[in-house]
Amino acid sequence: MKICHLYLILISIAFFSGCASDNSKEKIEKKVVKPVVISTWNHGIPANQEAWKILSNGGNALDAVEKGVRTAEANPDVQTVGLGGFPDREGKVTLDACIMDHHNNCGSVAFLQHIKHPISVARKVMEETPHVMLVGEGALKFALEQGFGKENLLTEKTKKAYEAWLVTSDYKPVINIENHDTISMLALDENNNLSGACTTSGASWKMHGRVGDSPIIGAGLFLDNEIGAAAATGMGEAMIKTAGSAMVVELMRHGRSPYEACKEVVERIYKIYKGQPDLEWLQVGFIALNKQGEYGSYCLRPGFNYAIQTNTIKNELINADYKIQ
Ligand code: SD4
Repeated sequence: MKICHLYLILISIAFFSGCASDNSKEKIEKKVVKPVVISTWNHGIPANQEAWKILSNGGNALDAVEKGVRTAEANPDVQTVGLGGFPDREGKVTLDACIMDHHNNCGSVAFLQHIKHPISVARKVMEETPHVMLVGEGALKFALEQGFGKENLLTEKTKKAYEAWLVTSDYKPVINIENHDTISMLALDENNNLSGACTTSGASWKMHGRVGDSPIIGAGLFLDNEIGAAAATGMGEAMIKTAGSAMVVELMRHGRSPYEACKEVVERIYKIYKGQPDLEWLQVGFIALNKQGEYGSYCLRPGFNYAIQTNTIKNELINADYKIQ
């Protein structure tokens, strides 16, 4: 009997260790999946589709993220990015955007008016100027010099929403409605290079002149081509206070998975705002992608989702894990 038991135990050990090695093999295979594109919110789906056309044909991540997020900028029904974005307290649509490539080149525009595609202006800042960031009138002047057209970005729909808001003029952004929907996108291309882009009309009914995290390299977006990339959505002030996206990348450098890194920064933000009235309308979310093609996300409250596409995942929306109800 004893020998028989021993035999069974040995067989079980052999079986389960076989399973374990299969699992770890699967994990390793997951790590080398590329290209990968990940972007925030529902409008990440059409944005990923556009990016995927480039990535799946061997194109580079920088082109993919720029082309990808332009879909949201051009869509008047996306009321938090580009054309049709909610205006500020003075009824003006002011846009923020930034882009970054695998050489740490970056370009950014903030408080830009009348230009539908701030992400492409940000790319021009990166490629055509000795600077990283242009704002306001200077950014507009530069965009016009570069051949971008001047447009009215306030649609009938957003004008009506603004007029309705004016009745109370109360600044208490509605969670997941008025303080979100920036499109942030990260991509890893076939050459193993990362890029990221982030573009928004910012928080609805913000003060005129307010700039959020989205055009701030390190807050709304950051990447290190040796490690990974991260980007944010939600109340920008919180990401600026914590250098959120840069921190996610640093945490990945120190061994955290993309999910763990996003979670740790959200925890830090929660700690800062806990007990403060601002917590009432605080939503923040991060997406992250590492150099091995692993991705993850975490947010403060339920409601944030992101779109992911790889060779094995066909552009799907995933609800991010969250900290509080
Ligand atoms: C900002 N982060 O300006 C942006 C707002 C937003 O998804 O919509 N984020 O603070």
